[in-house]
Amino acid sequence: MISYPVFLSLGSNLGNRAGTLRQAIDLLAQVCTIKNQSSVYETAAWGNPNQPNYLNQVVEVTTSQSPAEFLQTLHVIENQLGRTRSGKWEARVIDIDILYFANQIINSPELTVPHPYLTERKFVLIPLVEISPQLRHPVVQKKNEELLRVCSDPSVVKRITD
Ligand code: PH2
Ligand code: MG
Ligand code: MG
Repeated sequence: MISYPVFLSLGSNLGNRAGTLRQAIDLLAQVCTIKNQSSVYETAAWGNPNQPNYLNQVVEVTTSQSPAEFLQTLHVIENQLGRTRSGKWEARVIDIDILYFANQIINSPELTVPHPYLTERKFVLIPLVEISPQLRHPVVQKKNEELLRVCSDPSVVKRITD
């Protein structure tokens, strides 16, 4: 069976943030193969400053599911961890976003890959560069490390674990 490398961004800014990230990775390990994980970083909420700080992490997995199936799998895990959906960019116990799905470019109503804000967010690029500096963005055609170098996001992204 073909398995695809997938990079995920995990974020939590409600409840036991570090515990929730660990639980998310445990649940992911039951449905796909964990290849690598970045350190955990603490970051101010991007795009909506009146929110608690996030813990963010990037995880590389492989899956043999299709992108649409895998997105459903991620939603099941988010729900298992108590995610409720109220509005865009509201505080949340867990958010699991697909950053890259192999080198695929997907623009469906449910899913945009690569993640549309990846290049604008240091809370994504810093952990992503930690584990995959050389991977090339299939649309922008720059390596992750180059994306980080040219990113103008002024956010402070503080590493809190190794
Ligand atoms: N996620 C968002 C909006 N803003 N800010 C930080 N620091 N980390 C996030 O994961 C995050 C955010 C929407 O998904
Ligand atoms: Mg998100
Ligand atoms: Mg999401």
